[in-house]
Amino acid sequence: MEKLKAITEQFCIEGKILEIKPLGSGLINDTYLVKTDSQKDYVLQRINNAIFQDVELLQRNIEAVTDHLRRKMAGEADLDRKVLRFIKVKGSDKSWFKAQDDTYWRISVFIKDAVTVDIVNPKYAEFAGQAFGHFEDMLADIPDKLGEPIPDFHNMELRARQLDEAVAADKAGRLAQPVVQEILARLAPWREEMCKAERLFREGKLPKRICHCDTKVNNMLFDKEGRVLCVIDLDTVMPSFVFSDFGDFLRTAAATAPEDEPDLAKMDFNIEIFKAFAKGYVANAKFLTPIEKENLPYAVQLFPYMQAVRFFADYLNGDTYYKIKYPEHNLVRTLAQMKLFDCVTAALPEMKEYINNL
Ligand code: GN1
Ligand code: MG
Repeated sequence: MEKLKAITEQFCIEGKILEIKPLGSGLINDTYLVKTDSQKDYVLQRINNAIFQDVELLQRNIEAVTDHLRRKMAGEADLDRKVLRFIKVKGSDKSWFKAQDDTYWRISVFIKDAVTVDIVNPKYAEFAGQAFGHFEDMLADIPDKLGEPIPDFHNMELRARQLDEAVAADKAGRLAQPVVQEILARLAPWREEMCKAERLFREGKLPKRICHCDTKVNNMLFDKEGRVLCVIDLDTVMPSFVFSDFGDFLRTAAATAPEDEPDLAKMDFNIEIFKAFAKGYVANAKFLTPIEKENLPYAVQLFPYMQAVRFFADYLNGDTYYKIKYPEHNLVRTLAQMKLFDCVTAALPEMKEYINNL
């Protein structure tokens, strides 16, 4: 607490610090709520710089994005609840601070009277679809050239190769487990199909656009009416395929259980959420090309698949990337994502028909 307080005091915050406590459930950064005696409370985050190695680039991206969104929404009421605002370090124009122990920190204004959810109903899903279509649309003309805070973040070919490397190295000695072999056998037949986006890109048929790239449902704040108030967790905003935002939202919002559900019988795909989200998204994402639109159902398959591959590679590597709560956590996550993948695959014909008719 004393350390967190000392770090917080490096930033230009208003008021006296009353309390600092853990916030949220992200798997990468450590997040805290800083309560003060002023009108404003704050979110303090330790940036995981093992993963985000270029903190300068990361924060430059985020500031470019939030500045641009603020310009786009100029004149709207309550702007500071709709776009994140990062606080500068005292006597500097940097929005990040490197502490003596080589940890990296940043602070943004806490948005009050907002909630995150893990499961949405169809009405909220349609609002979320509108919000993401709109988010990408607003970022379409950002003048700054954004970097890739994690190069090739959603490149499925790379993720598949990383799994190959994890298998070859077998760092944690987990390869011989029968369940590990079973998972490998289930993933293999889908690999080529799941790498379709990179092929379309190479053939010049698929553009990259500025996407959020971490649209899991708990990365957005909803107001009391269920409208999306603000899109948070902007670390991974970068050029990517539109499949990223569409697919990752549905991976979390249309799943009937959490991404680490151990009871696979509880994991299913709620197609009503898909329909509502797709409707809101397609209506707002005016920029979609026919190839992008036609492949939206593929995106819904791709993200549980990619996430399974990523969790599984981390399991084989000995859990060095995602925070875990128990030793088999990444294995449980992998199996839950694969069950979701199977449910999504079964729903493909219905999804395709629905998209065609939008
Ligand atoms: C990570 O930071 P967080 O927990 O919102 C990850 C996402 C994964 C997600 C799985 C930088 O997101 O890509 O989809 O966990 N972020 C990074 O829950 O790897
Ligand atoms: Mg998050």
